[in-house]
Amino acid sequence: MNRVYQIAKLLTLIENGEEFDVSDMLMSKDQPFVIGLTGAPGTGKSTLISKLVKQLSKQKKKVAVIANDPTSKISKGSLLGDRIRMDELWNLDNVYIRSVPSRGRKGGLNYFVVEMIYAFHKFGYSNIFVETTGVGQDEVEIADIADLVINVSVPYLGDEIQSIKAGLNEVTDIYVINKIDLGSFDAYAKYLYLAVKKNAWGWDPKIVGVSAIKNKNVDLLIKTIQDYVPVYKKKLNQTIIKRFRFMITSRIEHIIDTKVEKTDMNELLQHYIKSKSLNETVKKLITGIE
Ligand SMILES: Nc1nc2c(ncn2[C@@H]2O[C@H](COP(=O)(O)OP(=O)(O)OP(=O)(O)O)[C@@H](O)[C@H]2O)c(=O)[nH]1
Ligand SMILES: [Mg+2]
Repeated sequence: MNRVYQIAKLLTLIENGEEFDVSDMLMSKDQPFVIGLTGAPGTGKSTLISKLVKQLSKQKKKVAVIANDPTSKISKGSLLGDRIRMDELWNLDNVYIRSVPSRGRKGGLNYFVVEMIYAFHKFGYSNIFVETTGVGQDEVEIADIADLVINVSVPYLGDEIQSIKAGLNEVTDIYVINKIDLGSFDAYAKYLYLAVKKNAWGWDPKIVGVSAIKNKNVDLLIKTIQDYVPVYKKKLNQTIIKRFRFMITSRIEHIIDTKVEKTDMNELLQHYIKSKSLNETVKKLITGIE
């Protein structure tokens, strides 16, 4: 079986909730470098990833992309969008792109994204981009699994506030202002600059203006990402704990969500009416015990 087929199969098993043992990799000094991209829908995350990956693959690096697709109605078109935006990557043999459903999970990430990251790492793809669905306000979760968080926004599209709200600025390492081909971004950069929070690891978050579509300043962004490498190495222990916590909590969520999906709610309601206790009802749901 060739390796591309093997990894595809492994990712499918993981996506279906099968166990994939990452314990050895989690404890190893050799860790994947995970770059998380978040930002409102349409800011150009996929287009930007495509340009970054193209450049990195020229340096003979094996690069993977995990694009989390929303299942929400708001941005239904994303699955196709992500694929089209990254179409120039499909024929590069050191690049692997995988779209995974986020199933409406709060943080816009699939339950098993950490296991997927390590699956890629196992196959030698150690630079991994994770694109979140870019909806909702819980995108800070990306910081629990990524070594580096890139927050992509566009001036004058009304998402300026989004890029600095909901604690996202607490976890952003690089602010990318995209679509600078559409006009000046100076005023917006100044505005962002005021919002930037100093990082506890001796890194001041950077602001980089780019035009993904015109490939402008993409190399500057790559240089900024590379400057960040010593910083992420300092906090590896903490990152591993965070990834472990993500695996645990999202597996619990998966178990509960699956139970809820399979439960006859009318029957459960009758149980609640009888027991008059939500705690008891939840216990019944989880254990099946009356
Ligand atoms: N003018 C201009 N348009 C861009 C640029 N980058 C992306 N776009 C366009 O913006 C639109 C959205 O780009 P995507 O890359 O799909 O954005 P996204 O953030 O991945 O969107 P979602 O996955 O839906 O959240 C597309 O029409 C792109 O062609 C840019 O630098 N300049
Ligand atoms: Mg996208």
